Amino acid sequence: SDKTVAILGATGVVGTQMLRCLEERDFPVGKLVPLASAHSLGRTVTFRGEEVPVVEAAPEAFEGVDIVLGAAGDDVAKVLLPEAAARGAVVVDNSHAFRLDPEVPLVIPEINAGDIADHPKNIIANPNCATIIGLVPTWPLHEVAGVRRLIVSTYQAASGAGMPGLRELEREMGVVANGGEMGDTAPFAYQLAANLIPQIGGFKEEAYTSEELKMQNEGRKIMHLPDLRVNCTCVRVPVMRSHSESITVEFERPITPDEARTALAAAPGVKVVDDPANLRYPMPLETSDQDLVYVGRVRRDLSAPDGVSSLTFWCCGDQIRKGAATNAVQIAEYLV
Ligand code: 11C
Repeated sequence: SDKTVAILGATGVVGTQMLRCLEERDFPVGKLVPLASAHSLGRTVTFRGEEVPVVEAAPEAFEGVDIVLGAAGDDVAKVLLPEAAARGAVVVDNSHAFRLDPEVPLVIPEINAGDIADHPKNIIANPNCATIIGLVPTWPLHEVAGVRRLIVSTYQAASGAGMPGLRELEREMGVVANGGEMGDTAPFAYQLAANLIPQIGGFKEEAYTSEELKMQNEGRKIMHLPDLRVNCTCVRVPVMRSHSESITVEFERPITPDEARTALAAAPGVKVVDDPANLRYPMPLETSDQDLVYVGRVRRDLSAPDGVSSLTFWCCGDQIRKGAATNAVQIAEYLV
């Protein structure tokens, strides 16, 4: 039967994409409740051709709601989503707030959909975008050969910093092309256009950033591999909305590049684009605004010590869709 669905942060870049995903996937929405902070009051969101007024995000707004899709920041999520859960809603939250709580499943449906059923706090967490895009293609290789260690470098799009990130990169590209004052570069610490910024999130233990540690900590939980070794470097790049990643995987057992491509071609959520002779490989421009993670450049790791099985690949996926909104709506589909 049709559900009352609330989106917390309905006017942001992820919330807006959630609306499109609910429409595209024909999710059984009886009533939509778009929630946003007070400064968005008076605005509407478009859903199935109708303008729906934005409601202020407050605990009472969750009365009668069946499913909440959380697309707000950690601070808002921590305060408001337990209020929704206490009122009987099941929450699928895209923030970092609950991801590592042992009573909250953290789910990429292609990998651990089985974890969704047990959600004692009525909250299910959506992983970080870079985690989702890197692990969707890593998982089918794990099933063949057993993953022991990941060495990851990410190339993360401006959209990871939300609508302000997209607007800022557009503005900066205009300044780079046409001249003028660069001025304040918020939400980025430095100019991003014609540049790379090797910091996403704050610095934590051992001089790794919070974003880099998410790949390790979320990866271990999602893959049920508590000892998984992960070394990650996260870089913001002047790309609009697809994240890209270079990943070297060390395996328990032998696996050839051809075996890897065969497993990837059969895996849900993955598209293999790996034809170097014809200069075909994934790129963030062509993976934007669609739901698959594209994988290519699959090759042997020439640096692997003797007897160590290791491959390297490259993948790209839309950060706003599979990295956030689509993954959350996929989880919600398991709830109905
Ligand atoms: C980025 N991945 O690209 C971040 C944004 O934990 O959900 C999302 C942060 C998170 O900036």
